[in-house]
Amino acid sequence: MARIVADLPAKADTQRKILHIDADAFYASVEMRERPELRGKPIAVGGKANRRGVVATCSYEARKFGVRSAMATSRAMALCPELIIVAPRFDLYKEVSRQFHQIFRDYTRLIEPLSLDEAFLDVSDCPRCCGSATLMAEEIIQRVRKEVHLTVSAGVAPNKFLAKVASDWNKPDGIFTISPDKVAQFVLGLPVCKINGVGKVTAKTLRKMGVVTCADLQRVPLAELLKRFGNYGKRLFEVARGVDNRPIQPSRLRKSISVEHTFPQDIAELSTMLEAMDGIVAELDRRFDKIAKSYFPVKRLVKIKYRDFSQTTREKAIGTSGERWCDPRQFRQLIEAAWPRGAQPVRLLGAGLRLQPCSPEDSSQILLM
Ligand code: DCP
Ligand code: MG
Repeated sequence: MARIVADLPAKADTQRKILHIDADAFYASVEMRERPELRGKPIAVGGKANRRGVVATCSYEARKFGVRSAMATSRAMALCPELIIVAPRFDLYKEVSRQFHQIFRDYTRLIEPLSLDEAFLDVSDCPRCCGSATLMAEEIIQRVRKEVHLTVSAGVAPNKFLAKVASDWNKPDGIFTISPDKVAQFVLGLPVCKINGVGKVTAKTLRKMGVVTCADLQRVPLAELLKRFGNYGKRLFEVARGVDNRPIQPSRLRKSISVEHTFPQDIAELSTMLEAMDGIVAELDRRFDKIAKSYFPVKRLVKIKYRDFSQTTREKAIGTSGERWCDPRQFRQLIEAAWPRGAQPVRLLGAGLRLQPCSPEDSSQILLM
């Protein structure tokens, strides 16, 4: 009798234990921790309305009024007139993030930060809590509450995709586990808009195809998904079945660096935009300088947000003629080429560099945080 020997990876996907931890209303919760008089009130962390700021995040009390991240502060104030606007303090949030990571390190070294308040942990090999990932997540929630005085939500699942969906399931201050034997059933009812990367446009395309849940998505052949969505079609095919083999990447590489500026008033004249770019590019130069030993830039890019909030970007490969990375003239040219696409006054301009690590050895050493 012939024996079939499968070439399996050390740990099959269904055997991994992945946690996704995400702090609740992060910046706002930190501010409320620091300033008790703000507790229980609708607050938003961000820029002031009269300076055309945007909301970075807001307390759950403010969310009841419809206030959301990335909303113009003026609109947030219209929705919730008693909203208290608090200026962000990034150094403080970074410090809190370090405290989270200190706790995470008691469980695993395989930690992939997504932002200051969010991380994946691969706890497959952690012997704590009798090896139960759910108990580890509960313990982490308790420790953050006791040691950092904040609440976080946790998702527990056999892969990153499901762990991220799960951490959102019982948010705030919640935990949700999708055990390997429940995956097939769970994804059937999962709306496709919960899939990371499915924004408004993709959701609309899918809806037109009659796809609302992952059960619907499972019925679409791979060939059709590839035709409509390119490479992303393959990912849709897999996640619809609860499959996601992406490993935890402890050292995430920077892919780009950028600086953006929202102006107090829209700029109508192209010449004024070009002048403003010089300041933005100078700041980019300063920031890039700090990481210049580890990365080299391969492209320059600019971003324009018009009065009506539509936006455009343009990028161009950096030549080999030895020109400066942050040559203001090069960025000016990109703006001159990009601005006519919308040809309206602009509210925001940005400049950036796409990066590559200087050497392969660097790739394993450069940490985002
Ligand atoms: N953030 C931001 N701009 C955005 C979204 C978020 O500056 N458009 C910042 C502020 C948040 C932090 O990142 O506090 C974390 O983002 P989350 O999406 O996790 O949002 P919150 O932690 O604030 O809320 P939630 O309870 O939904 O996780
Ligand atoms: Mg959060």
